[in-house]
Amino acid sequence: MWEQAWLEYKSDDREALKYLFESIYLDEDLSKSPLLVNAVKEITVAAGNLFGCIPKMTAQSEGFKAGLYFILEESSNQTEAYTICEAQKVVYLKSTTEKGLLYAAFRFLEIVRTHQNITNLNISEVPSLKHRFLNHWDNLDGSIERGYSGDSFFFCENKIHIDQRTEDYARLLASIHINSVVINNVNVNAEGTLLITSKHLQDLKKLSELFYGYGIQLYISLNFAAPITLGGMDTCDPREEKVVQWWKHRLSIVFGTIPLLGGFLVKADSEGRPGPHTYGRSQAEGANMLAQLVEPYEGTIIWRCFVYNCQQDWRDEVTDRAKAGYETFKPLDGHFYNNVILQIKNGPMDFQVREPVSPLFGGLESTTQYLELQIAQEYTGQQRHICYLIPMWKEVLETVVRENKAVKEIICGIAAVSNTGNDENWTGHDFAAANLYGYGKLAWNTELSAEEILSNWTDMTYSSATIIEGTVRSIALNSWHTYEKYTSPLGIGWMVNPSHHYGPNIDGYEYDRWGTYHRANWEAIGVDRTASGTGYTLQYSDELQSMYENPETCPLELCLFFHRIKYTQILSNGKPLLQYLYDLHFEGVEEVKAMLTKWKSLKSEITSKQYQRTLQRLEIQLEHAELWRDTFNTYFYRKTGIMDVFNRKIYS
Ligand code: GCV
Repeated sequence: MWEQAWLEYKSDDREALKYLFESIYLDEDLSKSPLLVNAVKEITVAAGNLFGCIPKMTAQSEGFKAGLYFILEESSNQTEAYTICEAQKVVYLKSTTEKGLLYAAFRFLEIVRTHQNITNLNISEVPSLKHRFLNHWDNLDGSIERGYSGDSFFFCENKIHIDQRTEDYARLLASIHINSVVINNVNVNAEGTLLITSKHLQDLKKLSELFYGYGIQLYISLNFAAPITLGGMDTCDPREEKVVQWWKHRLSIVFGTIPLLGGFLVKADSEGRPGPHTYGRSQAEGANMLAQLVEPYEGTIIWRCFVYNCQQDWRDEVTDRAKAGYETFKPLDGHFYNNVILQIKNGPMDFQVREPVSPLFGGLESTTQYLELQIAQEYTGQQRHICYLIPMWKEVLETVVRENKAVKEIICGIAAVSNTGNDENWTGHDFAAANLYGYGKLAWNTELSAEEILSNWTDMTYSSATIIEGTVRSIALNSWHTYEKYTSPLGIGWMVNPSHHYGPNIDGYEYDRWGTYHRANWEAIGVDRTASGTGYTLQYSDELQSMYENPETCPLELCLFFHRIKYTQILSNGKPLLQYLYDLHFEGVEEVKAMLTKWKSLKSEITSKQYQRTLQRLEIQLEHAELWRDTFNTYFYRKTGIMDVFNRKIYS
């Protein structure tokens, strides 16, 4: 069995609100829409669990009485926007689309469950971003790349699985207004390639219809080499006519069977994946070939910008992986067809605990872009550590990259690698659900604060009791900084074990082919990415460039990303570099100890199951934070011979 994450409707003793759940007013025509059927179903389940009542369905023509009233407004401007207002015991849920009404229903339930005032309520919601995606890295055999919460609930033994859990997943997404999902891994293996064949199309059609009822559009990751793998050809060159014809035929079958399909996500020429570069073609030639073929079906090609040389010789100090995305895609700005969207990871490397914003966001001026985030905690504690990521994502969205424009104003959509699996609680760590919930909320409204999101999640997951809210806030809100402190702070990144990416290994990625070097020696650490170094800073706008270029103005938390610094050098905070690194590691561990103590204070306030589950993970977090601290500090103490001025224990 599985739980319902933040959609667990616990009984509510506010009798005064019950009347709202006793009647639902819905036009007869509207009541047939799958989206409204689901909206009513949700309210009915909530009514039963919260207030022990069953709503009576009434057609609108019967007149106004207390209850919930769905209104589909007429307008040529069909959007997902909605309003919710209350007057004289009637709550009106209004939108110009059925999807907007579904969202309004979920939002209304959230308002009730987070104890907001209903009387004279009047809210209007408009999405900040039109496209809000979840990307799953699920494989057809049921495994999940970078999955930390069990196996896939979409796939098992090379088959698509659709059951009540699929529907509960769709409910969770609708409740946070996520409107698009890519269900399979961007690393499309042999079985994944078969998704576009008759073996899976009927199941995909079924899934697309289930998703449609929750306002979600289905997307699939595509193997660029499918003409070879499936078509038996000797090439997948996008300029070869036989390749184009093969795709044309295949895509006509795919869209013919699944008319609700939104399109495809493609990882090409990246980490061993095939792509147009093999044939001397550009990324634009590859993307446009597919885009023109999906255009008649109103399909979209989402093309990832995660292209870099993963065969670097570590002795090569000129090549800088951070520069690769911009170098590949900036010259192609304006060359992509209208239905191609470039999907860009938040930083230039790969979802590290701290990176600057990718220079592509300011750099691309004539290309449609999505921001790609990672909810799965690959480098941020793998759902064993609490690491509330909303503050990080807010920083990314707020970064001004060009002519007073922030990332959030440049992108037209957002995608994030999901952290879900078939674990009972969906996300492994209960607190990881706050990242999934928060991602959806932020994608819908980029102005929401990390505090507000956390508080609503806490309310729905645990309770609104002040002690719980306050404690969860003090544990989670700063947890990203805490994690950063005891792992690899100041923008160094990467000090993890190769392949599974967990646990401290200071040189784990140092003498390897991945372009991920801290280059620590006895005297200094960091990569000089300034104009006189690798030149990476030159990819930014003048403002960002001059800020990063100068060690005095470069944000301290990124100083080792942009600069090579001697351990004895005094930083802008007045501390010598290595002493500051020691301090951060000691501080980080103390903060985890405090998190654990705070959690223990909630023992009698929440269910024993919830209490124990997080307790066990926090105990692991503390143990591993200590290991990180000691591994890091020992390594640098040995390398430099520099003592900690406070004489704390550093193993030698
Ligand atoms: C899906 C990183 C991860 C890979 C992932 C890749 C990507 O390298 O470690 O597992 O592959 O990013 O985003 O494509």
